[in-house]
Amino acid sequence: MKKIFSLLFIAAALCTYTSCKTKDTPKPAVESLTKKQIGTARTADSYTVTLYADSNLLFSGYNRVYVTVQDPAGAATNTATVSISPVMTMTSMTHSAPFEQVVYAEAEKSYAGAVIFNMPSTADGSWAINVTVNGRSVSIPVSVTSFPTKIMSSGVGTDNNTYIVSLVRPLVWKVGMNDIELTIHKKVSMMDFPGVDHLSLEMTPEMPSMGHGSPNNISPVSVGNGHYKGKVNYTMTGDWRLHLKLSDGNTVLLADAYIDILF
Ligand SMILES: [Cu+2]
Repeated sequence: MKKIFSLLFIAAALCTYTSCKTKDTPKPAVESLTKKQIGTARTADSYTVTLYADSNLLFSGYNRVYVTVQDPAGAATNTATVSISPVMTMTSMTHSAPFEQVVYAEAEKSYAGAVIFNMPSTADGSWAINVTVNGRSVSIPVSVTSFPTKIMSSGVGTDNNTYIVSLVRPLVWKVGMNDIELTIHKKVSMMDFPGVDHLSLEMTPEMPSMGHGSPNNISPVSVGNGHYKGKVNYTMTGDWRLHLKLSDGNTVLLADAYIDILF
C-alpha cells in the first residue's frame, strides 16, 4: 500500500513538471518563482556560500541565480566581494557560458546574477558554478536540464561571430500582449561571451501548427547589458515560433534565429 502511495506521489510530481493535461503536446509548465537551493559550499576561510535559482531545476538558456554568503560566525553578509563563473568540464575540453555577474540586490537579499547555459549537462559534460568570495573560490556542481522548447538560439553570423540569443525567463505567458525580453551574447572564446548591445531585431511570431502569425508585435530593442525588450502578441494558446532577424546597421547577421514557445 505504501508503495502505491509513493508511486502516486511520483506520478503527481511528474505531472506538475510536464503537465499531463495535453498528452501529445506536453506543455512546459515548469515556471515557478519560488527560490530553491541548488547547492552550497564552504570557503577555505569558513564562509558559507549557497546558490539558489528560481526553481529546483536549472535549464539550458537563461537562468537567474542568487548567491547568499554567511560569514564564519554564521551571519549573512552583503559586504563580501562576490563573483561567479560557470564552467563546463567535458572529456576533451572546458568551456564557460554567457553569464551576468552577481551584484548584491537588497530586494533579493542575495547577490543576484544570471547564467545562460549554452548546453545541458550530459554524460560526459558536467557544469559547475565557481563562486569567489573575498578572493577564495568554491565550486558548486549543478545539473542543467534541457528546457522543453528551444528558448535559446545560437548561430554563426555573416560576420563570422557566433551569437547566442536567449529568452529571459522565468515568465508566464498569456493570450494577448506580453512583455518579452531577450539577451544577445557573442562568443569571443570558449571562456568569454560578452553581451552585445545596439543590434536591431526584427521579430515575427508564427504559429507553425496553424500557419498564421499575429499583428501589433513590437520587436525587442536594445536596453543595455545585452538585453532587448519588446512586446509579443499571442492571439491564442499553443505553439508559437518567434522568428528573429538580427542586424547590425544594414548588415543582416542572422536571418532567422528563432525560438519556440508553448503555452
Ligand atoms: Cu559543454
